[in-house]
Amino acid sequence: MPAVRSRALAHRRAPYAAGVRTSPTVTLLSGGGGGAKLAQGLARVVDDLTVVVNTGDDAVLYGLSVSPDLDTVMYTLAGLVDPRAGWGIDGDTHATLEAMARLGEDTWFSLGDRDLATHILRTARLHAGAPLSEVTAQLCAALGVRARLLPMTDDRVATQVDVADGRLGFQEYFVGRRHRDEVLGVVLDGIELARPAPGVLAALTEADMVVIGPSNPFVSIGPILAVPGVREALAGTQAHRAAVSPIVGGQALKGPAAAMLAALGHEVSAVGVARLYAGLLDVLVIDEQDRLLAPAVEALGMSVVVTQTVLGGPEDRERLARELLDAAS
Ligand code: FO1
Repeated sequence: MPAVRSRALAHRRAPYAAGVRTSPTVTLLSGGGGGAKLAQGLARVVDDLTVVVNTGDDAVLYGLSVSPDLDTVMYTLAGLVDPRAGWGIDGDTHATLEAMARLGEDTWFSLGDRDLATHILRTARLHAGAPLSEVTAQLCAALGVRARLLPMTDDRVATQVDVADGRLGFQEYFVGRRHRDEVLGVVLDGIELARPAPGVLAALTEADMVVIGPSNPFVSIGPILAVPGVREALAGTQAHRAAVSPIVGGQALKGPAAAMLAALGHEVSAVGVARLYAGLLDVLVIDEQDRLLAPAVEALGMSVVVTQTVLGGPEDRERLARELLDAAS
């Protein structure tokens, strides 16, 4: 077990260390996918969990506001997510989408019937003037999610991707074109004017531990860190800060993270990920397959925990969550 720097929980959080509280206060930064799985693991071992979620890949379809990463984390924590796809609701039907196709509409973005209820309610509440953070809290309460889910911002931020034939909206790139295009650049439209959603900065500065999930550093974590004030809050927090590398053995477990690292001129490895997060981390968790990279990561000023990061079911997610907490104490 590597030595941890002054942000170790035992140093900072006497009440937790002395056993006054039963578990630390943890904030996870997450996209969908791997971040949602880790959120489930953390929710099983931590009483006070906040998940700050990327909203840069939110989209409007048929006039409905869809927040894929928020919903993926929410459905995962509610035990509703489709385990094969990793998004959407398990066992959902698609009668509405089929009817849309009959009406001549494009149906490239697969919205299930039950999932649509979430988007209809969200859209109605947003149109009535409620901020996304409030709507998210309402949805989570209704679905029995105990963790606090916060959108990174209540303001509109749209992740766009520059490819050879122009600029694409994120979902057009990711789902519509199956992230086949080489990414020449990532644009976060609206980011300069975005403000962190209520509670986001406090969740970073007041937590015992902040974890960056194994999500895409450019299009999942990047937008969260780019919301004005968030990167600074993470750089300055006394919380113990850890990330789980989304790159294992030179590959992304899912999605275009590896291809993006390469296309944007970064090393496609846990070391490349560590460089992106340098100055923001006390610990990087890397996979056993990448054990030999540990010295190069440590040279960037962070400790390394080597473990199995390819997550299976809920028990496996819980195991990684416990290892993260152990690393901090
Ligand atoms: N991902 C897909 O690959 N294809 C889809 O048709 C799709 C639909 C979809 C509907 C609702 C939702 O919440 C998520 C959905 N996703 C789909 C996942 C999502 O678009 C991406 O995984 C994330 O945006 C990337 O984090």
